[in-house]
Amino acid sequence: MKVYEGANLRNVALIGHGHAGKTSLVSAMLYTAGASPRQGRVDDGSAPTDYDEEEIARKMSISTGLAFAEWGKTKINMLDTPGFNMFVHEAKTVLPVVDSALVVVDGVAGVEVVTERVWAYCDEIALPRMIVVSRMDRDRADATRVLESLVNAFGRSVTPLQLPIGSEKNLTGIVDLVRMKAYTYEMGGNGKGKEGPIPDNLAEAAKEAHEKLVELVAEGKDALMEEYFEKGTIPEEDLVPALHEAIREDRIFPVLFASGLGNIGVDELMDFIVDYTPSPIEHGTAQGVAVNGGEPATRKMADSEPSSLLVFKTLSDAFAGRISYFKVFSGVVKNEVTLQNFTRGASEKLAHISVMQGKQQVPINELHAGDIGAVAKLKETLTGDTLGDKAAAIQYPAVKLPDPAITFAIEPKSRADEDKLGPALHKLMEEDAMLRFFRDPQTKEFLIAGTGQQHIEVVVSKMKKRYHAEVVLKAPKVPYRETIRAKADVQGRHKKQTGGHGQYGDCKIKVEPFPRGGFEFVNEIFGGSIPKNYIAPIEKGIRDAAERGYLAGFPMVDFRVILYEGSYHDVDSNDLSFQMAGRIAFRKAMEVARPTLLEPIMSAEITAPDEFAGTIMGDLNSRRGRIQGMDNKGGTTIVKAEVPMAEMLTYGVELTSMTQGRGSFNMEMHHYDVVPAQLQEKIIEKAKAERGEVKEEEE
Ligand SMILES: Nc1nc2c(ncn2[C@@H]2O[C@H](COP(=O)(O)OP(=O)(O)OP(=O)(O)O)[C@@H](O)[C@H]2O)c(=O)[nH]1
Ligand SMILES: [Mg+2]
Repeated sequence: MKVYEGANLRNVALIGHGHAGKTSLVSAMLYTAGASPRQGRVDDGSAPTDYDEEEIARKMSISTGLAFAEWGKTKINMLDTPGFNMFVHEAKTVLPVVDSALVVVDGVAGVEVVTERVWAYCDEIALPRMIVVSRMDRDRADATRVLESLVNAFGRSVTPLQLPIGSEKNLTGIVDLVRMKAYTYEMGGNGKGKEGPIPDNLAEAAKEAHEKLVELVAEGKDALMEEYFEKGTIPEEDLVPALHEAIREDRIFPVLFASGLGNIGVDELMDFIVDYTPSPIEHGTAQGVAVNGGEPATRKMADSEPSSLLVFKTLSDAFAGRISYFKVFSGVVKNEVTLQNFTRGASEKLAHISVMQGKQQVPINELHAGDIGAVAKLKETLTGDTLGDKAAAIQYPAVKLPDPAITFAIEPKSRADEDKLGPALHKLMEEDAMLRFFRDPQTKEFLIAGTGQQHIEVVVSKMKKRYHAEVVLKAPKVPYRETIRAKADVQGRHKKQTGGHGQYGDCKIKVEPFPRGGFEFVNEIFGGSIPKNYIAPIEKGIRDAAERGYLAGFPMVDFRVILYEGSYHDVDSNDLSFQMAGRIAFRKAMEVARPTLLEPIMSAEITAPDEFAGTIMGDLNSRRGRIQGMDNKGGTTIVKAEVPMAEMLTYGVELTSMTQGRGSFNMEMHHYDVVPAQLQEKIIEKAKAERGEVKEEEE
């Protein structure tokens, strides 16, 4: 495998709405560049970057796939990201390691919800972008309409570098508006265009678009502007570097046209990537922080610097073990080198470095600053870790991801599955940043959380196929709590006379609401009506009783107890008696303190095309939701609401059907609030039934 230096590398992430044609475009580029013997297809499971069995089964990308095309003197590293909203965080995580994005847009649909989302991710880090309108061979594909939707959404810096020749199934090629040449292709051919004159019917439009492009490039560049005014045009040798610079600086977002499946415009696309997108070393420096202290630190992206790399993705292969994908930010990383993992303070040997071609690891001797590679079997390294020369520590920042949207209770199907469940999930969590696995301390259930129903289904399927662990999913139990609404002043007395030693403990307490304070215990006994060593047992008795709740067995929270008096017996008093006294006092207090149920309220954010806004709000109302705000952005509505968790247990599925799969949401725990009176009885009944209602011993 040939070694490339930074100037001859391009790292591009393909991002965009689900189904826009990203994976097919990668397949076409690989075939056209001779990297694969035939053109892979998503539909028959042969696309090089959708090789995982879950991806093949679902005919969609789930995880970022890596591939490379050697195109002339340049190696183009392609990161094929998923566009389906539940997996689109994958795109966000890889953007910091690429130098530009290819925003792929469907030639029929134009800008869609996820197009906007990934565009915003690019905005956050000012990533240069090229827009590729693919699937131009489909019925009702319409270049003019798609361009309009792009300009509407992203502004007038969006400008075509090409025009399509022909349309729908008669799409035959593209006009290059920079060089003013036409290229025609055979549908489903080898992707190599035949150069020819611009067709007459496009000549006028091409000229106009060329001039507009030239003007846009010259804008803000005085020297170019003068040249343009003098000569009425800018020569190609000045135009290309000026356009390159404008794209690098986000002043122009160029638009290209293609058919991935039909392999049309694909060689031109790769030429454009080489000519117009920045190489990794054009970035200049990489931003990081010092390992001790977190002060900002930078590192020049050059071979001459000490080496540093960021692990941006981990695969946990059932056979090959852990494979770490990394980007070299500085220095040269050689095979067999030992580097320091600055994140974990451990040293790691990088035996057998490689570059990924879909699922294949192609061995390579060294990787230069700016390149992307993979290494198997690192011992301690996980996604997000920085490795490098021990003497030159630096740490690159981790990408902030949203919280999981949906939680399920997970149960093993059998005893054998039980042992495999934990290890399988821990392996899967290594490769899946949005998967969480934990135990609810209150309900004692094992829970898994993820981005949505389909995400969790993929996880369950991987657990079964890869690790032979079978599980069932259930809606999680809602962790209700209890609290009080009134004050109480009570006495708890425990007295028993059984033969020899008796038991005696007695305390007087005041109980009062303590909003959002958890539990507070205040000792106000002065003068020693009971000895000090009995205070703690009283508190313990109250705590234990509160933990078990009063109404329905949910923990009691947000109340304060003031212990102000008591009495004891020289012989019969002991710790246990005072614990009992505390428990009795607590339960007596509850009879007057008007206990009530609290439920978790989620803060939810729902995103969907405008047309569904009404449906979504109406539905939230029926779920006892409170709308907190609404935002419109380019055809997309974002609704913020607070909704009880109990009403949101299966929201993912329902939102999907309400919005024809075009809505997404995330939510997190926000606060606890009182359950409306008319619902309390039912919850209490249900909880009692579930616990088989054991009666507690009392005085
Ligand atoms: N007619 C036509 N169909 C295409 C073209 N490109 C892709 N398709 C089809 O569109 C569907 C989606 O294509 P993909 O390449 O998987 O799209 P994607 O953007 O990778 O989708 P996600 O991975 O889910 O985000 C598949 O059935 C492809 O065969 C194209 O240029 N023309
Ligand atoms: Mg894909």
